[in-house]
Amino acid sequence: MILNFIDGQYREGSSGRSFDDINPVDGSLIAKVSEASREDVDAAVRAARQALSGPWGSLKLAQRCDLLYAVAAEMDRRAEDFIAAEVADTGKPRSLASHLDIPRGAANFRVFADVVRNVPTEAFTSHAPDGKPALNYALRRPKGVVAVVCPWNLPLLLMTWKVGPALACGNTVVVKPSEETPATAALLGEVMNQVGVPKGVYNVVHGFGPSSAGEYLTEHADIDAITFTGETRTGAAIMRASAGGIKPVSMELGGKNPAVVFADADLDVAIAGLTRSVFENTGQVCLGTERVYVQRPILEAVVQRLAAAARRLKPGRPEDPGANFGPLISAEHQQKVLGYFKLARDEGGTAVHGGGVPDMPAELKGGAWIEPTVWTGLAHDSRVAREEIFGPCCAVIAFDSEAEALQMANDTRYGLAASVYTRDIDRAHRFSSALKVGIVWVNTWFLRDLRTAFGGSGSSGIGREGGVHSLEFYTELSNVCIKFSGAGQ
Ligand code: NAD
Ligand code: 6OD
Repeated sequence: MILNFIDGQYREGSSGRSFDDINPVDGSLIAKVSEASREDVDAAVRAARQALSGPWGSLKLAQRCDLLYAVAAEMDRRAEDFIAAEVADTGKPRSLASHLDIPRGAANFRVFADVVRNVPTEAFTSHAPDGKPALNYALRRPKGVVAVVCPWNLPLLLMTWKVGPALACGNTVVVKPSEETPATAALLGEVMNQVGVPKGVYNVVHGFGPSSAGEYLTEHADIDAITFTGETRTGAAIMRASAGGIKPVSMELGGKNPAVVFADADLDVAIAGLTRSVFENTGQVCLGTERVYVQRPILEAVVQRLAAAARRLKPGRPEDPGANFGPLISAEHQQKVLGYFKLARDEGGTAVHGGGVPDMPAELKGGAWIEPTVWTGLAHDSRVAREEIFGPCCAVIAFDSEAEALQMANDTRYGLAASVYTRDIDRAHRFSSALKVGIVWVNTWFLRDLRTAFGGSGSSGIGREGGVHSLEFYTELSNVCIKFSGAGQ
């Protein structure tokens, strides 16, 4: 049984209810998960509140940072446990979990410990009307108890992306991991206890969204801030729930991200980037590409090479060395993606590769498998080219001029990420600065420096996290103005 982690202890939910944690590779049961009741969420928030005024609250900044480094070191030491848990929950290739998800989990603690150690606050000197000097300086205080609500696609990476900076800033957290992927959040509790993070600082409550732990947590009167990653519709529901209490929210939401490939691009670089951005993690990355705009002279070459890359992806078990492509997260998500595959046919699209479910061996037939899919023939304004699918698929669409490419790339309610492939440095700058997105990658994709701003505009989110931007969200700034009685600068 995967348990809630409240006040430093693993606890069964008070209602006694549980739900299934399913392995998407074959549909088998991994474990039962204990569902948190409203009383359990209350207990987690209470523990987090008490921890703020306990030993955690009295740690010096340097001691807190040392503790977060210890968390990261213990995560590294237990990397195999985290990889096994993440791989079982998501079905993603072991190689992906061990290169991306798990090391980033540890990095999220180290980097934000460094950020809080090194980023100064502002200071100004001025003079009062009587000519005496005054010093204004800013102090950062933790916001308090932060609710962290997470999705299933990069579970540990995205959860620690919030918990790392929240704890570095001195807050305490109550985490609600996705019901699809509860394991690594629960495991992190062991790490917290092992290295001596005081009880109540890190809490985990399991359950669903509406009428369950997600809603109980985000509606809770005694939380101070909510940081959320997930679907745009869910973000809207959480904002409504939090409005009464005027809680600050950070929202990292959906996307329908474009890639734009100009005729002057290095095609090897472009195909390598697109192969990752369309298919990595079985297309379940919020930053992934689902619209590929290609300048007409190279359209056919890009279509054929991308389809060839899709053909080389081999579905199979995470630990199978011959496999490099996992399933979708669940049968329910598979049905959603297959619905878009049908819609693509209805909207006049042609699947140059894919478009269905791969033929898997008998023991994997219960898994949520899907074919990596490349479409041509879809109009830019088709639903398939406008709505977030969150699967390993893309519509390839031709353009002639830079202006046309820009118009199509920006023609969306979302504004999360874009990638641009060109060897023309002037164009790279000009085009990037005109894209209405939070993150532009040029000749690469998902290359992260955690000190940079991360987030989306439009329906892709509110706010930025990363580096100093995370400090803006996870702390309250107070200005102190001291007037001196003597003369001076
Ligand atoms: P989701 O919105 O369905 O669920 C996310 C979390 O919210 C889960 O823990 C869920 O239980 C909880 N939840 C659902 N309804 C709730 C409610 N009413 N109140 C409180 N909590 C609630 O998202 P998902 O399906 O887990 O993840 C996929 C989505 O996340 C995609 O849209 C993807 O683009 C987005 N995403 C965005 C980013 C980003 O950085 N912008 C990163 C990863 C994923
Ligand atoms: O790299 C990150 O910090 C981040 N938040 C990635 C989001 C990926 C979305 O699926």
